[in-house]
Amino acid sequence: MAGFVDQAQLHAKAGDGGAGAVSFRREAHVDKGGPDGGDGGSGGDVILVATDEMASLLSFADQPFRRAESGAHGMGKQRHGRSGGDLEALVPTGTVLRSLDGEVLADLAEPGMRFVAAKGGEGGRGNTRFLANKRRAPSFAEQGEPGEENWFNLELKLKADVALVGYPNAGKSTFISVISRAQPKIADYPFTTLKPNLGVVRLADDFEYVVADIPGLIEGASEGKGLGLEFLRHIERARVLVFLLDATESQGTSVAEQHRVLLRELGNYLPELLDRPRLVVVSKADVLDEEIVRHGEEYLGVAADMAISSISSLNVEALKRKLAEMVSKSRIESAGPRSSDAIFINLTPDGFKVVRLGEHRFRVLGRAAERSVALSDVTTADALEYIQTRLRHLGVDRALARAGATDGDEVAIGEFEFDYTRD
Ligand SMILES: Nc1nc2c(ncn2[C@@H]2O[C@H](COP(=O)(O)OP(=O)(O)OP(=O)(O)O)[C@@H](O)[C@H]2O)c(=O)[nH]1
Ligand SMILES: [Mg+2]
Repeated sequence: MAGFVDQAQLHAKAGDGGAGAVSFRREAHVDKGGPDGGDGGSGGDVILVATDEMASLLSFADQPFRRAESGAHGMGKQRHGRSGGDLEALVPTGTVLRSLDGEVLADLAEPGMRFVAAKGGEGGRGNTRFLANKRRAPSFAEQGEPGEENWFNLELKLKADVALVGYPNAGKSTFISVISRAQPKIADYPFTTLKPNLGVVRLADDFEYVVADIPGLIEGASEGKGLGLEFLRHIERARVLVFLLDATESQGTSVAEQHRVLLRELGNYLPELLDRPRLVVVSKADVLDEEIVRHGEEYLGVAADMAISSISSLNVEALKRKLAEMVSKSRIESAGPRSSDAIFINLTPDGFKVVRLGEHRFRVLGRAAERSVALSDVTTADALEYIQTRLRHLGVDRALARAGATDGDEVAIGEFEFDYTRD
């Protein structure tokens, strides 16, 4: 149903990588053995997965935060830290993800589609990995990389799973107001509802479906009478139709006649609508004698599936569950092949860039450069030598020179600071 859009925000925080360990072998007859610090485990990703079980973004409006587990730290004796588990966050099929600037990052159009919303940090390498000919007893290990953290705007075009069809004043808006958070106008006169209202129904097991409350339908609607054809179009895309028949016969039309007219008008408009899964429900059953409710067909002349009252709550829960069953069945039947295409968008590009903060102050930003200085101990001579070699290798020195750095300028990378000197 065009025009109904659900919006929410998501904050995805991936797990941090565990730190690598600094440790040395202990052996009975060796003074100080070689390094044996294990690596930290990597942090888990936050992955969005599209599913047909959800129909709205309500769960994100309630709680926008989704976080994955961090990796454990490495330990001595070459023991690596355990990796943090990924978090799969379910979103309804059709969810579009945008950055806060409005750029489209992913369109999860098919069930099963996945999007990595925040990538887990890598675990730090233990000191074992820094063993080199010149460096027999590495005094440092890498720290874990922080997990990515991103805000997104989520957007979903709502599609009605269930359409409530009935005479004016039959209690359609009242029913949607008791099963969802929708708060349509309710009044004791016909044509109170002029445009369809949508409500999201959520069951205890998190199953969701969308119900549309359609303006009242009268005899001749398929030829344009009453509010006419316009809203009949909204019924076309619903999976399940509910006929709500007014037990008070407030428009002077008997329950049986309401039923006949609804069938006729839908059939005239689009014959396929009569093959759509349909439930016939008598509404306002609180005004009826219990006998009539129990043996409805005899008295009302209609083979109704159920009698409900939005006022006394009679059978409201039962109808809610019955509709969930019908919607679920229809979704399964119409489901296409499941897609598991992962869309990867690298939100934190590798490499680095140099930013000038003042006349003699620079900052180097970027994953690779920040990784090279994130060590457990940056004060020892072998750690400093390692950092220098890495930065030269990445081209950070050259980039600083190009940016105009001169001897003695302050340079910061992550939490590491040093004075620039041209070799
Ligand atoms: N006794 C009783 N009255 C009800 C019940 N449900 C709705 N009503 C009343 O019926 C009248 C019409 O209700 P609405 O929900 O506005 O009906 P509607 O089908 O949306 O009507 P339109 O939008 O005009 O097509 C209101 O006065 C409601 O209070 C019910 O279960 N029992
Ligand atoms: Mg209404």
